[in-house]
Order: sequence, then C-alpha cells, then structure tokens
Amino acid sequence: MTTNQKLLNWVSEMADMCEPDKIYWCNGSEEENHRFLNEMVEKGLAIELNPEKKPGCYLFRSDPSDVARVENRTFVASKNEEDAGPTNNWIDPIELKDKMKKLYKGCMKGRTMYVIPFSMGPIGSPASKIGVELTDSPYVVVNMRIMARMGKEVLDVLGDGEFVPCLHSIGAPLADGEKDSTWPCAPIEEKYISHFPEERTIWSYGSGYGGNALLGKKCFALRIASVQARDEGWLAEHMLILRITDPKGNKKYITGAFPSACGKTNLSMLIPTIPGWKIEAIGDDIAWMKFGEDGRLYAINPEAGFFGVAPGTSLKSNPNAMTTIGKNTIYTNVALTDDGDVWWEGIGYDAPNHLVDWQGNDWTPNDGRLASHPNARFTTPAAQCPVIAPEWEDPKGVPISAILIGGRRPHTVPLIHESFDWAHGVFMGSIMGSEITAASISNDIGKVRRDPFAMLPFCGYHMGDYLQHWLDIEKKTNSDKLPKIFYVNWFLKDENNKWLWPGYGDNSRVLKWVFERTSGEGDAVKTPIGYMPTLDAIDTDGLNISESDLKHLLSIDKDKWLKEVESIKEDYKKYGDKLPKELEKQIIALEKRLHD
Ligand code: OXD
Ligand code: MN
Repeated sequence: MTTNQKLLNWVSEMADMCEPDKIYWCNGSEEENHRFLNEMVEKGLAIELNPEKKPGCYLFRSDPSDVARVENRTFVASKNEEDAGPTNNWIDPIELKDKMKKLYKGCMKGRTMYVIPFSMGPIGSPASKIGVELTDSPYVVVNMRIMARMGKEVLDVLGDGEFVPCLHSIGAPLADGEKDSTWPCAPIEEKYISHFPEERTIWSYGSGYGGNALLGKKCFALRIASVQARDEGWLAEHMLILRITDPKGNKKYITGAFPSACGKTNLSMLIPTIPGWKIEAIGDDIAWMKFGEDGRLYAINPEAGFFGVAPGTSLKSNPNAMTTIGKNTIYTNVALTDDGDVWWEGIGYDAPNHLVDWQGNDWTPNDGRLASHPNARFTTPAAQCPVIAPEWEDPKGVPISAILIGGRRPHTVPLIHESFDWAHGVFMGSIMGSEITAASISNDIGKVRRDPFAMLPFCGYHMGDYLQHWLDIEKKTNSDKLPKIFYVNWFLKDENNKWLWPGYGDNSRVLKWVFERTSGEGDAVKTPIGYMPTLDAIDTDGLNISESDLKHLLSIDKDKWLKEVESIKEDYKKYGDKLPKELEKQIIALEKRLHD
C-alpha cells in the first residue's frame, strides 16, 4: 500500500469522522474497475449498454436535484475573505470546517470509503501533481479512473511526498438494512463544495455529480492549482490544448479558454474543412502552462479523459468525439433506447418511437419533454480519441504559440481579433463573456456574464489578483517567447437571429489565420480593438458565405463598442482596488482609440 505517514494518518482521521463500514484502497486495475461496475449493475445503480452497440459502456441516472456543478454551494474558504474576492462564495475556514464536520460525522455509515490516489498529469512528470480522493461513491471511483491516472502506480510515485487531500461524500448514510436509492445524495442546502486554498485541501459534501464530486478536475486542477500556480509562477487554466499541422507538415500548439459548453471539446478535435490541414487534440478542458528552459510556455493536460456534454454532440458537430465515446464510456443522464443504446437531443438523428428518458420514465417523441438532461455527460478515455496527438502525454508538455479566448456573443465581438501585445491580451481575457449555460445551476440562463479567461467559477483566489498574475507572466520571459492572444467569437448573429459563421470544421479557417500570424504572416489591419484579418486574409475557398456576412463578421461597430466600454467599466467596479492599474489604462486607451 503506502508508508506515507501523512496519508495514513489522514485516511484514518477521516474514517474516524465519516465512520464507513469498510475502507478500500483502489489499485486502478481493470479487474477492480469491472468488479465495481458489475456491483453497481447488480444493485440497479447502473445499466450496462448493449455490448454490440456500445461495448464496455454504462448508463447512470442521477437524482433530478443533482445534475450539474452547484456554483452557489461552492466555497473558497481562504483565511481572509478578501483573498477569495468578490466572485467566490466565502465562509471562514474554521466555521466552514465546523459546519461540515457535523455533516461528515457518520456520513459513510453503511458504505465503503474508497481511497483513490490520483495523478493530475502524466505519472511522474515534473509538471504533474498528486491528490488522494476519499469517497463513498463507487460511481466517482469508476469516473476518476477515466479522468485521472489512478491507483497503485500513483502511490509508488508519491512515496513520502506531498499530495492534495480531497474528501468527498455523497452525504447519504445508510441505516442497518435500509435500501439504497439509485443516486443517493444530500439536499441542495446541505451540499458544500469547499476549498481551503492555504491548506491545499478540498472537502466536498452532498453531491455525486461531475465537477462537484470528481475532485481532480475543477476543484483540484483549477481552483487549488490556480493558487499553486500563482505562488509558483505558472498558469492553471480552463483551456483546451490542440496541435495544428499545416499542409507542409509544420506543427504548432494552441490553447483556448472558453466558458463551459462553448464547444471546447469540439474545437480541440475538429476536422478542418480546408485541405491539407490537420488538428489533433491534447486536452479539451484544462491546461497547466509552465515556462520551459527556453523561456516559452509549455502546456500539459492534467486530465486523462473527457467529461463532455452529450446533447449536441453528433457526427456533424464532433465526429471524433462520437468515435471516442463508442466504447468504454460512462454515460450519465442520457436517454436509453429499447435496444440498449443511447440517444440525446442533437445526436444528429431522430429519436426512436420509444425511449427511457434520463429520469427512467417512458418517453415518446410527442411527449414534449427532453429525453436527456441538457447537462448529460459522457466520461471517456482521451486515449481512445482517433485524433489524440501522439505527444499528448509528453511529460515536458507542448510549447504554446497562441492562446485563444472567446465566448458566446451574438453581437458586438467580431469573428476574430488579435491583441496588440501581452497586456492588451490580458485585457481581452478580462472582458470576455458568454451566455450562462446549463453546465451550472443558475436562474440566469441566457444572460451574458463576463467570465475572465473562463475562470470565473474556477479561480481559487481573488480575480483581480488573478488578472495581475497574468500580467506579471510577461516579466518572466522575453515578450517574443510568449504566445499571441486572439479573441474569437463563433457565435455572431445577424438581425434575423441567424448565425453568421458556419462554425464546426470551418473554424479551421480562423485557426489558419492564427497559425499564420504566429509565423509572422497573415494580413491584418489595425483597429481600435486589436488586429483584425483583412477580408481576404481568411481562407473562404469552398465556403458558401456572402461578402456582406463576411464583412459583418470581420468589422466592428464603434457605437456598440462604446457601450461595451461602459459595461466593462461597470463590471470592473467589482474588483475595487484590486483592479490591476494596467487594466484601468487599457480600458481608457480602448475608449480613446474608439473616439479617434
Ligand atoms: C465542465 C464545465 O464540466 O466547465 O468542463 O462545467
Ligand atoms: Mn470546463
């Protein structure tokens, strides 16, 4: 097992508090995984899909109250409230621990406590970090096995070293003889997804779903890692990583920050519509970027799987994802067909005449209800992706040439613009925004919220300090070594509410310009908001797009941008005196350029 005394002490202390019937140390083996999956099928917690259609795949249905990340129950409990900042929920750490200890007391009665040692990043990479999750959910175990490297090998590498302790309970103890429900969890007001940044510790209680429960992902690889990154001089970001190859075989690596459900998974593995170009995935959600000896930023994907939104995933939107999820995949909250396959809205073909919906009820197309939940997910091994880049597990990471940022903005923001320099790029990152989506529970679905670098729900400290940290990165190297920053917006609409840009594989046309710009090529014009491609700089060969639509996509409306400036100033107020001085200068300079 392990001789790590800190780990042994912590496990026994947590077990004393949670009082599980048993403690089980996960070894991460194939055999163990099958055993857990079979047990869950036998207990009615999971359904094995038809092996002829979806070999090695399982379907889970969550409780209807436990279907997404719960941002209003997510806490950053730094010692000082000011360090959590205005965009995080804060509770004093001592008070929060007291509250949670009461909930944790005896919470695993009648259940097993699983010990999951896991590595975020390739095992043994200098860029990787180790965590240990304790959980009473076997669903979490089988998902963590896909999303992170987990088990015995991790313990071997850990030795007596440091790890991030991650305690998780679904918060549903079982009395003697009590029958379990299919998705036990605690009521919403008892759910706590808590981070203790100074202690580098995570305590999660009450939810079994996704980012609330698979603690390596959002809690560790973003919220805790962002604090580690600030202290250690690197970047832990909500970004995809892709490799792009031009027709001559030149390769570059690009990361992209987009809010949840804006198509990061699709972009990371898209099939270009321009001949001779190739895109391969390295990661679809999180990038850790550190300086290499050559002064460039190198990125690793700390994850080992994709936890993607199923609805909307189709052969049109993402054929590579459809292949990836054809086997060895865990589905949660999608609909079940009568022949043991899955179906969801936007899968690209009509629903059959009968389904069992995500809540386990009979469903027919006339019912007028959704068959799958909008935040239904697949958990699938990244290694199965047909276009996974060969170096996706390179312990050194890959050198980044460009950083994309973007969100869903139906108006105002053009298809693409490039920053003048790093500080201006950080300014662009600070003002990006998107519509609120179903990936988090919120009453504001449909409204735009500014979401700096798509990190609003995931930054473990004050967002103003986070933006200053981004600005400070520039001082650590020569500016010509830094990636160029580009703001993209695939989601522009015309006055009739029609998308102006075809998206999907045609996004490669925009990536081609990015590729060229990072090679000192690609025609651009200077505009008040940044460099923008000239009309003929975007390759539209074979694309059926009108000149007026293209002009709309590649131009800006100064009046709209002046309104945007006002709304940015309003938004910046929330940072108080933590608003970096540089960003104050940037907004004034933008306003001036718009008036010139
Ligand atoms: C995700 C999210 O699950 O951002 O990746 O919500
Ligand atoms: Mn995400």
